[in-house]
Amino acid sequence: MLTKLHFLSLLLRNTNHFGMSKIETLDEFILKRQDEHTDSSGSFSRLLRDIGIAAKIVNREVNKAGLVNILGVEGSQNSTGDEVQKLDVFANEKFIETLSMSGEVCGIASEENMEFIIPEIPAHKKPQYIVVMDPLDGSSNIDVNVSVGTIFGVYKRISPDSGPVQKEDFLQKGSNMVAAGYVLYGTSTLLVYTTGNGVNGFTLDPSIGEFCLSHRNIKMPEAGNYYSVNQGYYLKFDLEMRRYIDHCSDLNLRLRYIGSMVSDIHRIMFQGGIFLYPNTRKYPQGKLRLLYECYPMSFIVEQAGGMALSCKLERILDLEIKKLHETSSIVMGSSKMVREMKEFVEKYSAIN
Ligand code: P6P
Repeated sequence: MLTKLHFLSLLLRNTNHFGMSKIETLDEFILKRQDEHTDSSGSFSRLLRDIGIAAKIVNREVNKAGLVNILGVEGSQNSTGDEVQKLDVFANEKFIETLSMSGEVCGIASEENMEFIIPEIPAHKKPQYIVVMDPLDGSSNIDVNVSVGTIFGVYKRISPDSGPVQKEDFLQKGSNMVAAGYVLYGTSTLLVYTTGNGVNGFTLDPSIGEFCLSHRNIKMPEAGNYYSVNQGYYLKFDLEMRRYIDHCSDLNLRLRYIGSMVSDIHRIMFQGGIFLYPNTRKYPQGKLRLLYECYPMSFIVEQAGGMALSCKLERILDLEIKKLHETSSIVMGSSKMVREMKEFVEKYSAIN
């Protein structure tokens, strides 16, 4: 039991001389936990810090989007046929530029690029990490000022580092990821990430331009009052999914869905609930991209105590991946609710 003296000393250690609780910036947090990372040379820490820098640059433009005319459809289409918004292009360019300049990354895969990118690597460097990302997820919300996000995952390369990164480096199962995170550009800007030792959240303090630890060791509630699905596709879902969605409605759960995976999952991280993007006739393999949406978000959700399965009840992180922009069906969120969904699939599905 903490003695009063011990408690007071703990409190003082965490407060500055104004009696305010000490701010821990993302950089300080990363450095303090460097020994937890797979590489204590500092390379992994610098990579994570560079992601934070890119997020701050993108955040600045997301917040100004309505003012500096970088709204509106770029006109082109990305690898999966989504209309590309100018902010998509900007975010993609900034993350690629920052990660390439870091010298810590030997390859980048992005939703916005058909093929993976091999950055120019300084002669004295042999970077071991690759980054997979959706630089601006939910971008259809940009024009209507609804929150959007960045999703990223980090792997160690598996091909010999004597040569350039290979496609096999990107086609690794999600369980091989060494880090994953998201940035939510919302009412405030949050960076949430894991390196496999729990999940922590950092809120951007614009007055000092730093991400500051605001949500330590995030744990998702085992259940919640929210379910998140595009109800408009209800009739296109398989029977077992429709039965589970009916069950959520019968329980008077609240439907919350804004078409931005980061925002919809972020709510569930704190309030509990379940997010579903099942396969449909339009998307027989599911719509969400396995490499840079499903894998990273599943890693984070599992690290926070949740679960993430495909609609065939396979663990997302164990799914094999054969193509960069491959998609998957997905159900993820509070463990008790995902397990209940599993029971519905087993009961109503033709697969049993
Ligand atoms: P729909 C955004 O385009 C996205 O990739 C995810 O962020 C989001 O959850 C989903 O697609 C929304 O798709 O078909 O419901 O508009």
